[in-house]
Amino acid sequence: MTAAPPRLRAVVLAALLACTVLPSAGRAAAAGAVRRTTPLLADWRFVQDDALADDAALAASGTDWQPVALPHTWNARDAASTAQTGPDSTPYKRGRGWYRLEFDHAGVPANAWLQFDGAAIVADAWLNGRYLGRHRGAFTAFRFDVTGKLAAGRNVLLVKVDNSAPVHGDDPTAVAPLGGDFNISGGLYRGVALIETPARTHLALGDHGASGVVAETVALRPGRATLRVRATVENVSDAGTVRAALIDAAGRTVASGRRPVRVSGAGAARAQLALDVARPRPWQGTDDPYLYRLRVDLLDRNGRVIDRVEQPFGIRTFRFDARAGLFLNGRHLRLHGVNLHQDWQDKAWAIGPREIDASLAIAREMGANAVRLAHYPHAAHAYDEADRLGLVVWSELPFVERSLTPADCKAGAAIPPAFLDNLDDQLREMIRQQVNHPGIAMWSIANEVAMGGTCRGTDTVTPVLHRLHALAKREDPGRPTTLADFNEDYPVVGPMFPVLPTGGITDIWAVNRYHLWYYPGGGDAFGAALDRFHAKYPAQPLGVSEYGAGAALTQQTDNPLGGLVGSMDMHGRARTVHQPEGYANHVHEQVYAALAQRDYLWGTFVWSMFDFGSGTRHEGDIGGTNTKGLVTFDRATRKDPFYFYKANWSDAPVTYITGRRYTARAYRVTDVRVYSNADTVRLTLNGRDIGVRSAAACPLRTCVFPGVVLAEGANRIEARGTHGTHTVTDTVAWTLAPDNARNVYLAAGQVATGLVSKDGHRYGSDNYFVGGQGTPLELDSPYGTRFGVRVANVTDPADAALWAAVRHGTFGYRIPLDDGRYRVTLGFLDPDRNAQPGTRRFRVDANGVTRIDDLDIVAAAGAPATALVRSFEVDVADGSLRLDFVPQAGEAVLSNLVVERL
Ligand code: GCB
Repeated sequence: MTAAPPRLRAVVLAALLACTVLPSAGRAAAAGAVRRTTPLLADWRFVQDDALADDAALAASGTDWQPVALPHTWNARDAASTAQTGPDSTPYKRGRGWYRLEFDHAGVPANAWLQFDGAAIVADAWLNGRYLGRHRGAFTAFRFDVTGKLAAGRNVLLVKVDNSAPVHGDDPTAVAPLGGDFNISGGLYRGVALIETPARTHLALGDHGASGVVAETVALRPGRATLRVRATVENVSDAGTVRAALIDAAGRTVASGRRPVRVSGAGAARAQLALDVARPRPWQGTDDPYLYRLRVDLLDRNGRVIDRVEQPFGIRTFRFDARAGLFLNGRHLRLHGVNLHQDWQDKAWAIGPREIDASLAIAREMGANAVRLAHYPHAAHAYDEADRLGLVVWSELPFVERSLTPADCKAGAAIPPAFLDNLDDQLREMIRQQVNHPGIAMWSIANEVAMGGTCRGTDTVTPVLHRLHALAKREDPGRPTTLADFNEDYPVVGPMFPVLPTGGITDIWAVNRYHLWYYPGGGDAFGAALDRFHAKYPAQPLGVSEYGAGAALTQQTDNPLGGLVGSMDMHGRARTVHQPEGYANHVHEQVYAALAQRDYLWGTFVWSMFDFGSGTRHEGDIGGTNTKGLVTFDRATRKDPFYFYKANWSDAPVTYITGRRYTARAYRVTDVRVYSNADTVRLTLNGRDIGVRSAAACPLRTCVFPGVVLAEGANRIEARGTHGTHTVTDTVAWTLAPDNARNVYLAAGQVATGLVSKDGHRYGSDNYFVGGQGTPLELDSPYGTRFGVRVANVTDPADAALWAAVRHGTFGYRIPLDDGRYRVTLGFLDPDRNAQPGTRRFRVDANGVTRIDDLDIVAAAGAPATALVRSFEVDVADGSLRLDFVPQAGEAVLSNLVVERL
């Protein structure tokens, strides 16, 4: 897209500031400027009205409509608020909005275009009552030629925008994407501008919203680079010249050239020229994101400049190698990437450069050198800013999840041709609008389309992927295509998501895999899968486009392995709403360890940099939100795993104690984890030395201090990282109540800590266990319950929560305690609704001595799901209580455990 030169921008800004009453395109005009771009952002009138007919809207004065400024969406609150309460909440408003702007223009321009930077999803526009046209697609810019329609004096611009959810492929809004785990904000959520040039002949404005200039590095050798610049000129009625100049950061022209444009009637003509650059300074990612400016002028036969496009330009080459990864200008570069959606809490999609800059700055702070701008084209400014920061960009077509609507699939319909055309259009627009960005390394043609990839047994996706790949190669032969796969080779995902291989179609490939979250197995399973893909497609460079875990700031854990975590499993079944922050740490540590070892990967992208709006979700501690962000939706809080990556990726000194939000501790003895890239990390507790770790003892910058014994009352834990001559300290303040300093209260099978019983005891999550499995029995998820067992004879809700999960199997506990005498109280219930006396029997040993033998819970309690309590006293002599639950028939099972000092 065309950026106004800085001088012009200043003039336009000054004009805008001057015109608070009525925007005046005429007043924004700078005398002698070649191309004038006047933002039309203020003084719009808006109404949300699904029933308003076009004629009535055209006749309306809009005076009773709401005054708004762009960017604007009608979903700023309902689709982007964490107060959404999930499936039961009112879904965010999808429908039609009308925008009306009156503005003055001085004189009748020779050439005028209206540019829309983005309108979601379908937009129709009228100027002074004359229909300009329709654009289908929420994410790309588009323009209408208003030459001859723009009046001298008062003008009225009317825009209808529709973000209805399509039911059928021939609905007006049946444009990509047809699915996706994100909200589609409606409205004019980016800018609108009027572009004018002094002659009817101009650098192309009518080519899919593109700038009319395509520039690329065709050769980069030491000391020399060759660029190819192609300009498209529209309405060529006379001889002219295209002149291109490459200008360095100091303002010096370092290469230039010119080419005549041939007369071609009213159509478009092209001029191509080469620029040779001596001693080029390449764009070297975040190491040196050096940008030139490329200025392309259009001159008339008298040598007068009649149009100008000026853009930042980076000289660079990318090369992907299936075995060795990515090379930028011949230098190996492993992409440390993050995924980003374009929304922001309480603003949804109506964001501007300030929000974009803030988001990308946080990614850079963490040390990311790449961003996947998911799952659609973002605002032009995002690509500009990424170039400026040196971020490598994965740019993506919004072909997400499905190729036809579920209703059409049910009816047995084939993909509507209009939908395929729309995919083509959006791909062309994306590539032509973004083509000159040095940061963009790949065009992604799809995300997880295998999810809705078969309709009534027919593969509706693979042919479309081939088609889009071919189109992308025609549009931009030099850039690789990619896609984000979801389930190749994962039969475990079952009938809900039939397996559709997507490897081997695009130039490079990447996979979304959520091990330890939706997918079975941890880092090892993920690593093994990657190795299989690498072997199966040896010529296709492989990356990881998504992995991650949800994290709720108010949910904490004593042991991430204590029980189930997550939202839904791969069979669509609810698991739990618990998403302790410490579990996310565990996922990132485990999974990243597997990724970091694999040198053939060209890059990996965390899902995701920020929490984002997804109206169908309710998980963790908030509604309407996908909680997998490393930073919260409002960008205010960096979650623990943010610092794991910062310690691994950034050059800035990092020493960070995890679990800082878990302040009221349940257990006296705990491991302390510190993310640090220091040479050494020293830990102290209330000023007392706990120990020192050298960097070598901290794999993946994770230093663990096991078994730290907290004091009763206040605990000030300090980690001091020595980074060369520099010291970084981090402190956390944890408290341990006297009750918890003396006793152990443990909720078996629970992963989230902090349940408080009716009589005020604070229970920790399952911890100190060996073996067995933690499983929730009754889920407080609005999606429903999995086991549906409710404890029969405990009525107080606080106490009932202590019976909502079990540890089961063959298992034990190794509980660190001071020597002395204790009472052990064990809570049992049989979670099997159909259990009969005799089906489950087990014994409990304490320090090797059997204390409960042949326990038959159903027989003793009288029914399944009925609480049964047993206790005994025990002496601890060697700093540890050993409890073993040994099956005699079926599995042993435990609901809660209390150890009280006598
Ligand atoms: C995915 C999707 C992404 C979702 C994410 C999740 O694989 O590509 O759009 O948001 O998983 O969090 O489930």
